[in-house]
Amino acid sequence: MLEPLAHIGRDPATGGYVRDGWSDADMELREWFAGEAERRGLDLREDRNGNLWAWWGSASRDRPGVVTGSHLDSVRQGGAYDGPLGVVSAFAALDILRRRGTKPSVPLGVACFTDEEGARFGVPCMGSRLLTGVLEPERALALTDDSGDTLAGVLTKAGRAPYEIGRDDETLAMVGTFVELHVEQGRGLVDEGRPVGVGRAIWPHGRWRFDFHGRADHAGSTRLADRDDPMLPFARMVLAARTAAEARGVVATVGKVRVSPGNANAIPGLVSAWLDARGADERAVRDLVTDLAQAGVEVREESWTPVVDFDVALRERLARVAGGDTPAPILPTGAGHDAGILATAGVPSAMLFVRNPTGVSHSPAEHAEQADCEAGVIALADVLEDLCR
Ligand code: HGY
Ligand code: MN
Ligand code: MN
Repeated sequence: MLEPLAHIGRDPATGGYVRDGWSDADMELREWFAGEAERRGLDLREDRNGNLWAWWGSASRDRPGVVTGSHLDSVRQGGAYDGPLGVVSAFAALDILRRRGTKPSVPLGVACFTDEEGARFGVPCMGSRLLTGVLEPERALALTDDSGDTLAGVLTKAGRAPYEIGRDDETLAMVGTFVELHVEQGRGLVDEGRPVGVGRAIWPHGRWRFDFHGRADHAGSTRLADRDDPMLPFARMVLAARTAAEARGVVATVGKVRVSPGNANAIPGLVSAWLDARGADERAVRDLVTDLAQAGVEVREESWTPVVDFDVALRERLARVAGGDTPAPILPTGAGHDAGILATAGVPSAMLFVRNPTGVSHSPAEHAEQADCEAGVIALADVLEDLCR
């Protein structure tokens, strides 16, 4: 079932995936989702924020359902499993329930959240943040991508209604319980020797934009003493971030830098850099950002996700049902997910992780063995059957 997606947004030179939210690749993936829903006779809906829902049985505020799903967009040059494995497994698990002759006592939904990675507009979990009201529509519509297009403009071009986006209690009320299956981004299951695990918690994490202003000038004719080169404070910030992360027991990453205007023979006028910082201790993460503030450097918080502790009873229940004769391991993660956003909004949510042999993710090298993917589908089917009882 992953095969039909394999070519969509794939860079033949690297094998990596480029599936920005609302890009052509994303539109193709949304078509695929609609086809899978139609093939199964599911009631397909797109909510005002572009999230897709395929229902078996009609959910409502009075009759909320059990929902499972994930996202189809990717980071740039991402892997094949982060997101799609959860959506494909959701359809496959539903097929298994039907083959078993299961008659869910509540509606069962398959969900696909819009723009989980935030690769294009910078805010992760855009679809679920808008749905739950933790991202203001005005701010979202004004977000721009690297070519300066606003979300409002992109939505209009995609035939959507930008001015309808925002909190959607009607849709949220239909979600009684949410379970997201996801390839593990780490080696916890490798160390445990298990194919499937359950999410314990998601670290608090955030993204900050640093703007280092300098004075553009000629690379050859400007004396060193006369330079105001923004590349130097930028370089200092990157090194300081690593030192502070080690000292504070958190992780910090600068994975995206934009040098303007970017001439090889000129001192740049501006260097913009994005810091991603995460860790078990929220205070330590925020203190690291404070450590990095330098005079004259503009720092803007672009997104913040508080710690998520998944519902204890639910995660224990999933560990028992998914684990077979011995409960599945319950693992924390440093990766953000839509399940975390829904949990924060008060929806009982849980995650199933599928073993990733190397733990590598957000890279074309991301991988999961077929047998482990199948174990994940069976576990998800068992969990859904248990929750729909
Ligand atoms: O960045 C994350 O943690 C997730 O993969 N969006
Ligand atoms: Mn990801
Ligand atoms: Mn993901």
